[in-house]
Amino acid sequence: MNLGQYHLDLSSPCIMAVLNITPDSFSDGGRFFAQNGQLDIPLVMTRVEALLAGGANIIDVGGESTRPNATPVSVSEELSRVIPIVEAINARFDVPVSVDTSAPEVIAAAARAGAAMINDVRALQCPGALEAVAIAGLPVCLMHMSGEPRMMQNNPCYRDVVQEVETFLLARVNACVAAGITPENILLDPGFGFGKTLEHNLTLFRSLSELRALGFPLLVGVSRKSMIGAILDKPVDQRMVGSVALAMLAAQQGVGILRVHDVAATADVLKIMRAVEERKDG
Ligand code: 7PJ
Repeated sequence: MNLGQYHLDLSSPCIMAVLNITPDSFSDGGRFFAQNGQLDIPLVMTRVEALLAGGANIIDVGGESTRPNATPVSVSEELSRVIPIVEAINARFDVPVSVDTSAPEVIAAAARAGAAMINDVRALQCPGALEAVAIAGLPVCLMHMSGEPRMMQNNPCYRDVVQEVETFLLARVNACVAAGITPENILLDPGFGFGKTLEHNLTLFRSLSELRALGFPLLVGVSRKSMIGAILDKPVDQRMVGSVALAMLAAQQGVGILRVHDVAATADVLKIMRAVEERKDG
């Protein structure tokens, strides 16, 4: 898949590193903000350097927290968090930058700032978002979410979760194509934890190969999420092993991009998997 000037071979999973530029994200909120509320760009660049050293193939920059009960941010606030970071990464490092956003203004500004991909948890449903991505000509990840972050975990309910997620994602693919986005630029994501119970998440996880059969590369984000907490009964700072285990199981089902916090640990697991696969006949 082409991401701007970069080419990524998704036949073996790539690592997308999470870079939250938010004061309130559940796992790393606030770490890049000085006491006066100013964004500390050099500190962010130090983090990016560490993510690249760990083996990140894409950096996913997000300025809106989408955790359950998160408060919405204004477009101007999101722009002021995200755009300087996209510019700074592009100036210093040779890595594709993805921008995690739903706002058409942020999509357009990110494209101008050199972003290589758009990652939208609302699957381009905000007015103007489809058109913004079509004009930018960038790849886009369409994620399934039931409801909005503030309410999504209040009694999520499906008749057939896999069927409903597939139907939703295919409808969004059709909307993208109608807006002029090329199918080669589309990735799909079932949206683990976004309006889903543990059972819904596990059912979807077991169906990743089926989703893959829709013909689009898959992106999966399970890193440190509450489904791991629920299985292991562990707080967010003790979910790395669980996250890496799920990353490996996702990789075995043909996922193209793994969106993770623990980059180096995930890279180790992928290296082990590739070594076993390459040598199994030899
Ligand atoms: C996801 C995401 C995900 C995609 C977040 C978190 C919450 N984008 N953004 N997929 N999750 N595509 O990192 O736990 O699962 S924010």
